[in-house]
Amino acid sequence: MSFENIILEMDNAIGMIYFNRPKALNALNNALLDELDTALDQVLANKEIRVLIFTGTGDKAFVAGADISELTQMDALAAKYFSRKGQKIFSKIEALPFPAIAAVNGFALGGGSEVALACDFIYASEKAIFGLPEINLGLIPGFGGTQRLSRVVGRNRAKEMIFTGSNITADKALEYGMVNQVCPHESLMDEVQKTARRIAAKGSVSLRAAKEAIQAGLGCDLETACLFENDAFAITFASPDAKEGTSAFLEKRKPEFGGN
Ligand code: CO8
Repeated sequence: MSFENIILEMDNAIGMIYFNRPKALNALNNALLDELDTALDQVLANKEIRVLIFTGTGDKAFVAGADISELTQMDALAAKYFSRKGQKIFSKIEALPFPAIAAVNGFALGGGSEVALACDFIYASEKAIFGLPEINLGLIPGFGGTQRLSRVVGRNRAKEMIFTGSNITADKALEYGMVNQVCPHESLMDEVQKTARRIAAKGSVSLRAAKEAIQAGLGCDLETACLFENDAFAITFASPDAKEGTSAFLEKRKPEFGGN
């Protein structure tokens, strides 16, 4: 399937999804969400992929939110369906069996911050702007933002951002722990690619197990969470990659992980 609202590239172990409606600052409409869902299925079907990167086309925006023109055409039921569709697709990103990185190259507002928060971590251009400004439209975040933002930056900071609808800079997002690294605008993609390549050189079984253990454990008490880790650890221990990694250490050579 060819896409009109996104671009999907898969090169060796690294997948790239570009939000591609630059004239509307890459705003998320129904068509884009449908394409994103299909693209995620295509990435999942490619067993070579170890890391997926999201970014926006154009020089201004990652994603400036849900498409406000399209929202105004919806009745309450259609809007509820649209919100649920976005929630499910963003949960699919969170549940990918390999890491997803958001390379935030500009405005990440509303649904833009929400999709970035569904990724495993965020690198931002120094020009990036984050925010959940839905309150200024008489709305609230509807793609998981009330839940993921508070889990990432803490209850009080999330409430302040969502109640005031004020945006924050990349540096403030770094201070809040929402962003892992702020990069000069021109070197954002190089920095993200560098990190992606480091991750892609690891074993796919251990990447998946680490992600699943962290994600599953976040919703539980520590003892239950440690049981998830224990199961995930046992799976990695029995994998060929564990044999290769430990043998390579003892033989003083670089490991070559086969994966899958
Ligand atoms: N939707 C549709 N079009 C948009 C959007 C958007 N979210 N953002 C920008 N655009 C369009 C503008 O209308 C404009 O189009 P045109 O050239 O045809 O007039 C073009 O993009 C360029 O935008 P601006 O001229 O406004 O550019 P500026 O540099 O002056 O401003 C801003 C950039 C600050 C990003 C500004 O465009 C803005 O405030 N955008 C809206 C941000 C926003 O409120 N986002 C939240 C949307 S709601 C949301 O995300 C809810 C998610 C959950 C939904 C649940 C389902 C019901």
